[in-house]
Amino acid sequence: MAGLVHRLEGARPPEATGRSQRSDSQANAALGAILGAVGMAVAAALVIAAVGATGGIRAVTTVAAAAPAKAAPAARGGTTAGTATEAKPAALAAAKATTVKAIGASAVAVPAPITRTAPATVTVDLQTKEVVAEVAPGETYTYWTFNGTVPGPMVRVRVGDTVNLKVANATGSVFPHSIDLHAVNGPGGGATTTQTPPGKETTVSFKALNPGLYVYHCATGPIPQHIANGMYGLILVEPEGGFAKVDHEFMVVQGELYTTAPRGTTGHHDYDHKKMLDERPDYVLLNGSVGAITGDNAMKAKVGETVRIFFGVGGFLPSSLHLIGEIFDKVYPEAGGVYNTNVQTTFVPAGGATIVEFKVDVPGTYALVDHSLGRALDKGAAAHLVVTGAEDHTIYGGAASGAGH
Ligand SMILES: [Cu+2]
Repeated sequence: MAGLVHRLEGARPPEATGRSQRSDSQANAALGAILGAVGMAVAAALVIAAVGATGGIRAVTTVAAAAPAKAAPAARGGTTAGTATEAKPAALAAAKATTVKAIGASAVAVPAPITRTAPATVTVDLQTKEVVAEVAPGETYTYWTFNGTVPGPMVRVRVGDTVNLKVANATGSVFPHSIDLHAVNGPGGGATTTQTPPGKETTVSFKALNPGLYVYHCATGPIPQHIANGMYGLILVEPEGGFAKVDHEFMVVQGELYTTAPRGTTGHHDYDHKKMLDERPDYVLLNGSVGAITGDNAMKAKVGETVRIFFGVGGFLPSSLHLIGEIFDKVYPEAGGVYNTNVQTTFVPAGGATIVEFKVDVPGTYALVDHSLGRALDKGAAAHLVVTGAEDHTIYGGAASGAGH
């Protein structure tokens, strides 16, 4: 079991010293979030995929909760200088009115396991929407989305299913959109038949031949811009017999934002194509915004329970996925058909995914991070798992709240 392994996690990395005041203050804020000291004000946006009696799947979006009070924008330190390697802050327009309260898809928005024992024909409805939301308090961005969240809704089918997937591009969209599902066997993965102008609908049909966890994304040119703006999600193709039962399943997807001003600059950020080409994101995010899976929206479990995380990389930076203070009992590398055991960190390529499983042995707050730690401590790539229950000092004698990094 994970808890039997003695672990030493270092303090903040050496490269964390000597940074500018701005990045230090942001690092501290991010670290505070990891330690559970800072609750990020992010409302739940529940994406529900309901499996009907006929086995059909409809993905729909409901905003389930109002946004809690947010930190004052001024606290983000928008007037401080950038680092030597970053561009000077551009003059940003004022933050725009948000059209969705929270952009981050809920980590618990995982469709229920499939109980069917035979393939079926299923229907999936997706809507592409361009929305304004906060990436961090006081900083807005025009996200391009599936169903108004980042990532889009998780789709769950069974191997052998025939999927009829509809892409409806919202009437308010400015751009055409489409979908390329990595679960598809066929040129373009669906993109050739789903190029959809605003206000129109298209449908692609495919048979899910290969079980696994796959990324889907928009594939309308310029494709990198559509993806960077948030157009990605996961589709799970369950193997015959499904997965072993666990107590909790979560969905986490990593991506980046490349913006016209450094993170922490109050105002409305726009997409920066050069930064995307240089692969220099301002934000590296788990589920779309800073703190999307912390505070009230953290993943939750009890001591002794088993957890499965469906994790994907929708963006362009591979992730070194690590859960601080835990060991993955099982990892399906690249979300393939075989698993490895007792893994500390697993590598997830761009446009790839993984499935990790573990049992939690000790209560406390755990941080799921990209272990390229500047991304987690400074740029946002951290999520929380809060474990409650009795302590067992034979397994761990340290403080329950320590994150280790
Ligand atoms: Cu698009």
